[in-house]
Amino acid sequence: MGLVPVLLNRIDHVGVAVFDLDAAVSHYVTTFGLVVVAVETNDEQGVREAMLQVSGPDGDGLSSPSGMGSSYVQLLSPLGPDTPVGRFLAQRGEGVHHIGYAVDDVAVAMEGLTAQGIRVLDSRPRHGSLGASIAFAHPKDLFGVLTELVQAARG
Ligand code: V0V
Ligand code: CO
Repeated sequence: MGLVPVLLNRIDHVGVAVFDLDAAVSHYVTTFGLVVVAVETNDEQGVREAMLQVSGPDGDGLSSPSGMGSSYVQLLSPLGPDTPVGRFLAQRGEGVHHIGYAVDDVAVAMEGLTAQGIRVLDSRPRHGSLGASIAFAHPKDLFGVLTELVQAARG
């Protein structure tokens, strides 16, 4: 039996690592006129992050299943130096940190990547922004790009 490709519906968000979250949010809002949909602290991921809506059919900032949701810029600042984003900033400075792709079912997508030999960094789905379920795949297995699977909250 052949391996079934993992289906990506769209780009949900691009994660950008920044030193000063509030300053970065202000700068993006002023520069691009983006709307801040949420600012959340995620202790498990070691980040404070803001979701700024770039596009979407519903305009209410809420993602919906089956590829119809919005896209976002996710600005991320670390809760401490010994966190993924803290280490990234120390090694590389500010910049694109990851790409988050919308999937219908994060657990199915995790299995699909694992079956193809791509290291999935999470043993089970984690809590992400806007109520999503998320999991990460290793950047070394995907041409240097940290890749996030995002299953939007039902809604
Ligand atoms: C590290 N490396 C990266 C990278 N972070 N390469 C590309 N993109 C990144 N973001 C490279 C690094 O330069 C090293 O390469 C190598 O990987 C090992 O790095 P390390 O210093 O050992 O860094 P660690 O210990 O942080 O491990 C890296 C991984 C880690 C990717 C395994 O950061 C991780 O588990 N990330 C997943 C969780 C996460 O990132 N959470 C924050 C976003 P060389 O120098 O050896 O070649 S939270 C989020 O997005 C949320 C909540 C949401 O969307 O809802
Ligand atoms: Co993310």
